[in-house]
Amino acid sequence: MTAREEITAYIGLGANLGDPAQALRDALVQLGSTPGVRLLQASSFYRSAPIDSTGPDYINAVAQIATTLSAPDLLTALQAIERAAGRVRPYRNAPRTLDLDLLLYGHARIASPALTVPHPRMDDRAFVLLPLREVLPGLVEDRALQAIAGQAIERLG
Ligand code: PH2
Ligand code: MG
Ligand code: MG
Repeated sequence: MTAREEITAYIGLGANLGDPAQALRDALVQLGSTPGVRLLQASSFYRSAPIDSTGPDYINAVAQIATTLSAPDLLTALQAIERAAGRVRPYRNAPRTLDLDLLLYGHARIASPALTVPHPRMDDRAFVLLPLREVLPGLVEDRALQAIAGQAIERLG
């Protein structure tokens, strides 16, 4: 299924195994060359310790895209890029070579077994909100930023 018009969507990128920064750079290139996806903007990269997870520090970023893909088709495309980066899923929140999360898809609210949009935990996580506000100024309210102010995170540029 293909959406008729372009929808603006936001993708959270994360990795903490292998060479995470390179994995994010490669993923941005692959995202931009996916049929039906145009990469509009990428945030800075951020480093933080795993939250509810283990292993090395994560590198995170957020991409703003315009897409003619439906949300389920976009999710399928994201999962293909994760698999190409060697992603395996041994258990929930396991360390990973690449994680691509659909954060926002236009103004859509989606609650299906496969996909929840907006991403249910995005408001709790500095590693999502700080890069997101770079590419979507105005969405992230000061109140939301205060709530995550205690989370240690380093902007890498
Ligand atoms: N992703 C998780 C769990 N914990 N912690 C950080 N710092 N960054 C992540 O991307 C991350 C996490 C599950 O997707
Ligand atoms: Mg995730
Ligand atoms: Mg994920």
